[in-house]
Amino acid sequence: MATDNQWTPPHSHEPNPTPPTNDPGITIYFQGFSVSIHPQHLLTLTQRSVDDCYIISTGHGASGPFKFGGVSLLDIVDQFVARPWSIVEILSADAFRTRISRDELERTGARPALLALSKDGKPLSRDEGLVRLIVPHEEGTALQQVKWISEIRIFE
Ligand SMILES: Nc1nc2c(c(=O)[nH]1)N[C@H]1C(S)=C(S)[C@@H](COP(=O)(O)O)O[C@H]1N2
Ligand SMILES: [Mo]
Repeated sequence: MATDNQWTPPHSHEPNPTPPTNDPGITIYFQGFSVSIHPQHLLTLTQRSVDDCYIISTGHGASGPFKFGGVSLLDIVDQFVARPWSIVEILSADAFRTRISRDELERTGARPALLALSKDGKPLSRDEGLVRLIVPHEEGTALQQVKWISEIRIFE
């Protein structure tokens, strides 16, 4: 499936191996509103899982398959924003970033993009990226598999 990842940084840097901060909190922004959430809160929401996920690094080969568990990104945004929206941006504390359209998320069906909290049934550690964006249909470069999410920005 094609991804709307033109906004994502080009694949020119080495992936950052260490978390930039210890704080796994995420702030969600839409227009003038914001709310901060914690992984503990995400665990109280409906959990989804997607197996056969690979992290494909052009420089270092692929890792996987992994089974990631967590909350659907589409569910989270729809819960926060009652109005129509079209784009969601995911930014990390180390200034990595990607963006995905609502249309693309709606097409993912049984393999939804996740705010991942677990890998192979074990809680994701901060070093592993907690909370990590997993986009199962992005199988080319891992550029959308954003570790250490710090902000989610939603646009109409
Ligand atoms: N926050 C953040 N996420 C990131 C990166 C990064 O540098 N920072 N690198 C990306 C790239 S280029 C790759 S290949 C994978 C590496 O994932 P891994 O550390 O689980 O192997 O993470 C992706 N997500
Ligand atoms: Mo990469």
